[in-house]
Amino acid sequence: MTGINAEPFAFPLKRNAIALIVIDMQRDFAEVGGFGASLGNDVTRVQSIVPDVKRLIQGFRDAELPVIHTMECHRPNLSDLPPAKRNRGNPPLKIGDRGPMGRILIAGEPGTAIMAELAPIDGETVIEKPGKGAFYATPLDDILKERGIAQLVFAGVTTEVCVQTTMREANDRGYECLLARDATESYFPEFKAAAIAMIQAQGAIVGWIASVDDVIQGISNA
Ligand code: C5J
Repeated sequence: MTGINAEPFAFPLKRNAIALIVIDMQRDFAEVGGFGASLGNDVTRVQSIVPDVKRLIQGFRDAELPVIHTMECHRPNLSDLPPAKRNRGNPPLKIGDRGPMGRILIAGEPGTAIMAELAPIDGETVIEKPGKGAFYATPLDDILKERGIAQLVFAGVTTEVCVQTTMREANDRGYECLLARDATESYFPEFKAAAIAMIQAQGAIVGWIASVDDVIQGISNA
C-alpha cells in the first residue's frame, strides 16, 4: 500500500488528493514586537521550526503537490474582529494596535506577513482567516473541494490553537488529516505534547502524526 509511516498507524496516502496547509507562520507569532510576544510568549520556539517547515514545503513543491498558507489577520477597520477576541488576555499590544512591525494582525501590515523564509510562491493559495480555525469565514473548503483535495498535511503554529482547531474543523468536514510533528510548535511544550496525544488517540480520532522526513519520503515515493 502507498502510505506514510505515521502514528497511530500508516497514513493511507492518496497521491492525487493531498495538500499541505501551513498555518500562520507569520512574523507576528515569531518575532519580538509581534502579537505572540505581546501575550508574553517566548517566540524563539516558533523560530526553531522554520528549517523543518521549509523542508516540508519544498518536499511538496518538488512533488508538485499543492501548498496552501494561512494567515490569522483582520481587516483594517476591525469589522471582522469581535471585541471578545480583541480584549482577550489584555496584552499591552492588542490586535489592531500599532506596534514596531505595524498594526498587530492586520492584513497588509509588515508584521502580519508570512516569514520571508517561508513566503508563498506564485500559484500557492493564501487564506486570510479572522478566526483560529482556517475554515471559519474563509473559502478554504470550497477551494479544496474544487481541487479534489481529500487529505491534508498540517504544519505551523500554534499546535494546540490554530493548528489543532483547523485539523478538527477539517476532520469534521471529512478530510483525512496528518500533522507533521517537527514542523509544528507551541509556546508551551506541554501543550504541543498534549495536542499530539489527543489528535492520534482512539485510532486517530482527529488525525495522524508523522515526522517531516516520513512525509517527504511518502509523497516522493508515491
Ligand atoms: C494564536 C495561532 N495562538 N496561530 N494563533 O493566537 O495559533
